[in-house]
Amino acid sequence: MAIINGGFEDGDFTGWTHSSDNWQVTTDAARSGTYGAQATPEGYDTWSLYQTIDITGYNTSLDGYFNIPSYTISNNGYIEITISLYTTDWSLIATIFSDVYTESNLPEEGWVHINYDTSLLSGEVILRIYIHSTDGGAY
Ligand SMILES: [Ca+2]
Repeated sequence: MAIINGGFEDGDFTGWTHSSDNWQVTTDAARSGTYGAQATPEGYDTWSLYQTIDITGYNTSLDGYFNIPSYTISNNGYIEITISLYTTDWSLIATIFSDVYTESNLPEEGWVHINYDTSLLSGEVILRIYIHSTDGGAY
């Protein structure tokens, strides 16, 4: 199957497993469609969002966007965003994206485009989005 509710257009986290209550599906976080997933951590927080997908024959790439509003990082805080693929028993297959943002290196263009070629992969994999923050938010 392809990703379920990949753009969060169900208006909730249907299809996804997520930790922490400081994350919501909101209209404010939408890049396309009506909804997007938004993180509003309070202080030191981590969050992971994941779902198991069978990428055989369906996706030739994984594609997505995230954004970090400039007001969300303060007091020398940082936000780490890591997007990874795992086997179904949580062995790391690949790190699609990983970076740490502070007040001084926020994405200049706003939305950051993530695209990862999965044409050489097959079978079930876990797509995980992990965010660690001292004090900030992202969507
Ligand atoms: Ca959306």
